[in-house]
Amino acid sequence: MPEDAIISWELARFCSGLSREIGRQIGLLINRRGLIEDVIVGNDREVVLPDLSDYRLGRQALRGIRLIHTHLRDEPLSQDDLTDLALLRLDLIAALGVRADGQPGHLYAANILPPNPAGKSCEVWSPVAVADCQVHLGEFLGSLEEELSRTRTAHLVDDLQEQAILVSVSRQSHADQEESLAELADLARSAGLMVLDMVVQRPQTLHPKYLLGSGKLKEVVIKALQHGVDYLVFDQNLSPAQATAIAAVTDLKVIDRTQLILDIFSRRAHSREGKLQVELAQLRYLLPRLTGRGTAMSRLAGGIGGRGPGETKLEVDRRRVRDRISHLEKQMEALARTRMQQRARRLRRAVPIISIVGYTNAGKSTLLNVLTRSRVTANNRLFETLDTASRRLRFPQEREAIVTDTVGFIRNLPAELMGAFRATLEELHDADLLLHVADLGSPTLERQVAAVGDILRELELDRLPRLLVLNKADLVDPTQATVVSARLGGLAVSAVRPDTLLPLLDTVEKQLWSLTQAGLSC
Ligand SMILES: Nc1nc2c(ncn2[C@@H]2O[C@H](COP(=O)(O)OP(=O)(O)OP(=O)(O)O)[C@@H](O)[C@H]2O)c(=O)[nH]1
Ligand SMILES: [Mg+2]
Repeated sequence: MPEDAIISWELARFCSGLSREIGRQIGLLINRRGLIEDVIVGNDREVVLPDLSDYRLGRQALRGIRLIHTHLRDEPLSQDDLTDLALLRLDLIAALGVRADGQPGHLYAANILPPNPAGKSCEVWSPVAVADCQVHLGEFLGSLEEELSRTRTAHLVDDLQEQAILVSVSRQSHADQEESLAELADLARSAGLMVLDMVVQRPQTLHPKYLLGSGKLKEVVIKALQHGVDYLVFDQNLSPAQATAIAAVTDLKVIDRTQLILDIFSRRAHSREGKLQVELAQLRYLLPRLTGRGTAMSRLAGGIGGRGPGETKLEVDRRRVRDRISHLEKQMEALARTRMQQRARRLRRAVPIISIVGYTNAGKSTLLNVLTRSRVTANNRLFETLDTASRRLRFPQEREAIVTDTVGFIRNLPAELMGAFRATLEELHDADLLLHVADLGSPTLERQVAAVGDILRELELDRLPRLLVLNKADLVDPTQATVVSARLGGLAVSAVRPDTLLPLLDTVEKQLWSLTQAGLSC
């Protein structure tokens, strides 16, 4: 028998004899050097594997350890064995059949397969007598690992770009679920993730532990591992208990919708205030999730690309997080005071204020730029703008107004963000007119308009005069633009065609000067 056999004859004989004697399965975790890392004693049907997080996978295709365990009735690998093989990325899994006389029977082995058209996750070997098992394991694993890495990198468009599988588990209508998932895909791309696949489940009842059924979860994780995916992104928000339970099943990074949005915000925050607000929101989200095991939690704590909130990336503990939250809250209070003074000064000047609000990516910054001939960053990514920018807009007859751009809204805006951005959003109360910009070209225009309406109501901004501006009219046909704007009571414009803005400017001027005159006189 070769030196690097799956298991030596002597060891096989010892394990099967002992297994028969105690009537329990015995499992061995063996590393690439052939050393036994762990011995597990199970019951007569299964062995329960210990936490393998010490054997980190990293970017490796295989974990570097194999599991050999006895089967008391000389029978093949079970479905659970094969799931463990794929989930844990074991080098190999083998069942050692034990004969009635305690001698080793057959060896049933299986290994992981690279992605293949048949969608098979593993290869089950034909059973052989232990004594006849002729395999040079070192060589075999070397070439398997090479093949696995090759097929993995073939999927990477850009080696630096991390990949994600999106998961949606919901009992909403089919259309709502698809729509929300499409938005999640945009969010994922805005966070720099490459979306490799989307998994949709519509169960009769939601699985309380993992949100989706455990079988389906394992299937998704196996697929992710097979394709070298780094992230599972859930469209639904996971409760702290669900996040911990899922993190216990897999080494993959698991994030939900809120975390994804928080991550995008943390990428886009530039100003001191913006950074403070995002870190505060991230920590508030993290705090109730800091109850589980160290490793699982540190993975949840890290943002995409390992960027977590501030310095508290690893081994975050609740006390440190709480201290940091109160420190940030104090800083925010100081900033809020400065803001109040600035607001007071601006109000004294009595220049009317127009605030642009609307769904993310509707074209708010682009509109501000064309209206005021400025250069605020506009980009086809969600949540491009986080910091408010104010610019001067000149009308004929020496009239002036200040136009402010704001952070975009999204449906189900995380409560943590609403809280953290309250100071920024507070400023909207000073507006004399809200320009609600919506994207006419979006298939979900009406829902976006409604979502913005809800958020404005929640912020008690619905008492302010508001004008609905249906932007990107150039993307739809003119009749549709007319019909939709009549139905929603909006003004169709295109920020990329300045001539379409004249009616808007006219309406704004009329509204402002009649309204502010009334406002100023009282
Ligand atoms: N075709 C067309 N594209 C537009 C128009 N207005 C804006 N865009 C594009 O839409 C994308 C989003 O524009 P932004 O101005 O960044 O949108 P925003 O509302 O400020 O987005 P956030 O700051 O992310 O909330 C950019 O790629 C713009 O070039 C328009 O009238 N027509
Ligand atoms: Mg913007």
